[in-house]
Amino acid sequence: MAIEVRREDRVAVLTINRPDALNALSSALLEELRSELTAIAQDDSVGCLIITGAGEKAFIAGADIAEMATKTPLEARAYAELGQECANLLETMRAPSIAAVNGYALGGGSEIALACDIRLCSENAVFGQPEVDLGIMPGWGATQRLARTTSIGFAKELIFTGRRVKADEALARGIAQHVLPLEELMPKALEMAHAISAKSPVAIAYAKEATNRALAGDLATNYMVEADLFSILFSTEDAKEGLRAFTEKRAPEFKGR
Ligand code: DAK
Repeated sequence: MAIEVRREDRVAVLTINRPDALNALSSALLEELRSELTAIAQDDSVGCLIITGAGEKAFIAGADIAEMATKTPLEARAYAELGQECANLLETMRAPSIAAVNGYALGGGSEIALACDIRLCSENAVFGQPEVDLGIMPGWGATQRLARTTSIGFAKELIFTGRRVKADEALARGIAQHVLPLEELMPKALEMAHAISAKSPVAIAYAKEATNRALAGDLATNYMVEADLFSILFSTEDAKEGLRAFTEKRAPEFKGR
């Protein structure tokens, strides 16, 4: 198996394990990723997911270039859909996802990181969309997610030039939320993931659903959805428990219902 999933209480840590090819995503690897993400999305005991790459050099160096070179247009379409499905699963699953970007996040690797809710990166991280250097274009969502995460002009610059961006610039542009020395990356990701997992999963899921709308749809509808989700939370035991625990000056015990 080229993908490893381990659990630490309510945190799942998924590692892309193909370091010899800098964790480049072959079709077989992507299919495995889709199946693991589907299982995680259906598992209510997962409160937060961390995705990272094996080794100290790469998160994911992109789609597998050697394999892509052999694809017919129909196979390329299926490959694009598979990658998009993985990205959509990350974006829509109830549990938040954190990309722990431990090196190169190029092409499809950058796109998988962008589909995660939060990106932490190591000082040696490099982001970029170098597809145009190969005569192709991004196919797993960067044309939308990079523009929405940064700005449309910056996204076009990276997509049109293939320029690679180091950790500090990624931080300044809002691609990464924190930059850390490599050895501190996973401890920080785990600390954040455990903190998120300790909250009410219903509140987190609804907060994610509402926040995902921030860059899509119209503002009036999005405020209405926010109000609806907010009010639905008042039917949960977790909201009653959280509000009561505050007034009773004790830590809440959330049950996910
Ligand atoms: N695919 C396959 N193998 C890769 C790879 C990749 N993306 N990246 C690296 N490798 C392999 C190298 O071939 C090498 O293998 P061996 O020669 O040892 O067998 C090994 O990993 C180590 O790489 P290097 O020797 O090159 O290591 P360096 O430190 O010198 O350089 C690098 C690291 C990351 C700068 C360099 O490897 C590099 O530039 N890699 C390519 C990065 C890249 O261009 N990534 C974007 C790929 S395009 C779509 C679907 C998907 C996509 C687009 C459209 N549709 C169907 C519409 C997505 C596209 C992409 O992701």
